[in-house]
Amino acid sequence: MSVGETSSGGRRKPRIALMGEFSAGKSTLSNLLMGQRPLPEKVTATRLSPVWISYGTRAPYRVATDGSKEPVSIEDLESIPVEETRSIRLFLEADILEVCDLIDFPGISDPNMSSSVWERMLPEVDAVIWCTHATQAWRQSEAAVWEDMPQAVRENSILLITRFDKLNNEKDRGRVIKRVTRETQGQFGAIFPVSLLQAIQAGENYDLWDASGAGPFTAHLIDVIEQLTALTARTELPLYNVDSQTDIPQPVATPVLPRRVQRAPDGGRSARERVQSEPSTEDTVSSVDRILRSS
Ligand SMILES: Nc1nc2c(ncn2[C@@H]2O[C@H](COP(=O)(O)OP(=O)(O)OP(=O)(O)O)[C@@H](O)[C@H]2O)c(=O)[nH]1
Ligand SMILES: [Mg+2]
Repeated sequence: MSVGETSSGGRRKPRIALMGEFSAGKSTLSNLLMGQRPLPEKVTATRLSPVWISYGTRAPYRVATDGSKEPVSIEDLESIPVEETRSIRLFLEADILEVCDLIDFPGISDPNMSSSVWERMLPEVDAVIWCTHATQAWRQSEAAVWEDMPQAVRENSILLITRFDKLNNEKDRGRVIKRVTRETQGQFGAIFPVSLLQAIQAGENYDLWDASGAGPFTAHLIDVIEQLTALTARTELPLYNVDSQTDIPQPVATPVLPRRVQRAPDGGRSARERVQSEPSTEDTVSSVDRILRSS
């Protein structure tokens, strides 16, 4: 594995795939989470292989289906042969990428692209943020793909009902949430309605940010990343390849400490508590939180 694919400690970061139907908002979501737009505007209308985005400053490259790597130009992504490209690797210094990798998938039922273009990337992922259009939420095609997803991925995944601003009355909004919740029962860790458009327009206005649905969603996402970080620290295998979380080795037991160091005399945190809480996830949370607030 190359340096760019691992975190600074050599451990890989959780990989979160952004999946869903054509135009559901996957790329808009990745821009929102990163607080920047890495690809030129015109590219968003172009069919691309999965775009795997990691923290760093390395130059972009493509990984071909035979595993070979080749530099690519951001300005000329359209020229990349989709069927022969396993992934496009991009590196950016966005705060969220300090704690996870994002993989922006193409739409799942594009008639002009074979599904193998994205299916072959699935074994690399730990979790998914699935974007479903509010106006045609949770189609049969989406349910069919999700049915084959391993449970370990599903339980760490989030279903986003995107373009929620397109539903213009309370009754419709309630109805969609209710139906989607019923039809996906037990298949996602959480479901959130969101208007990515309103989230982007919210800027620094926290009330608008919360009202767009992005507030509650991103607060939950921070928890998910934290949980994934703990899981992926214990297995090199992406969660797609494990049958369930119970197959992942348990955390290494904290050595039994002599009784005298277990409780600090001043009633503060004991040595044992400190040991158990390491490595600290506080930095992780604050850095994601910062970007999410400044998005
Ligand atoms: N009104 C509204 N428009 C949105 C929302 N989210 C995304 N869009 C718009 O929908 C269009 C498609 O969004 P993308 O983010 O490119 O969708 P995608 O899922 O990446 O699409 P493909 O990669 O082509 O499958 C863009 O014009 C977005 O601005 C939303 O919540 N509300
Ligand atoms: Mg896209």
